[in-house]
Amino acid sequence: MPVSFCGTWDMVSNANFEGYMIALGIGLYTRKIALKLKQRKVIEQLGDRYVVKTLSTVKNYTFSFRVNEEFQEFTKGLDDRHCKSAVSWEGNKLVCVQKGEKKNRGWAHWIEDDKLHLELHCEDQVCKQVFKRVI
Ligand code: VL7
Repeated sequence: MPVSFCGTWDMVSNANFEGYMIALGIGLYTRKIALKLKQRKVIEQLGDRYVVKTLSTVKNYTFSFRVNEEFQEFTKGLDDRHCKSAVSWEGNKLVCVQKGEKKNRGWAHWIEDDKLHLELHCEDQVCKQVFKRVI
């Protein structure tokens, strides 16, 4: 049984977020602002349903899913694309495949050393984020 991801987590590192945003086609001005933001994750689990909130002072992005159940994702306020997304467990990693216009798009969450890790990938770019628990 994997460690629970539930709770509030604050960003401590954000490697190659710039490359990931470029791969998504985010413009220069938005990237400059986005790079300065300290993102917060708030993760709730209700039975087999997860709610993941990515919060910042400028933009918030919330989505929810059931493990192993495909859903329509609209990345509202981010790159504003529609994806057919699906999240599944691969060992102790929660892995999402985001099928859509962008090749090789997805992410993985896992817990390591009491930190929440997130790897975001799109095309040939990988962004690696780490969050520490705040509550
Ligand atoms: C989302 C990626 C960048 C526009 C603002 C950046 C503000 C705060 O998607 C994410 O996490 C997954 C897994 O937890 C949930 O899908 C992280 C990072 C933003 C796209 C586009 C930059 C503008 C980010 C919402």
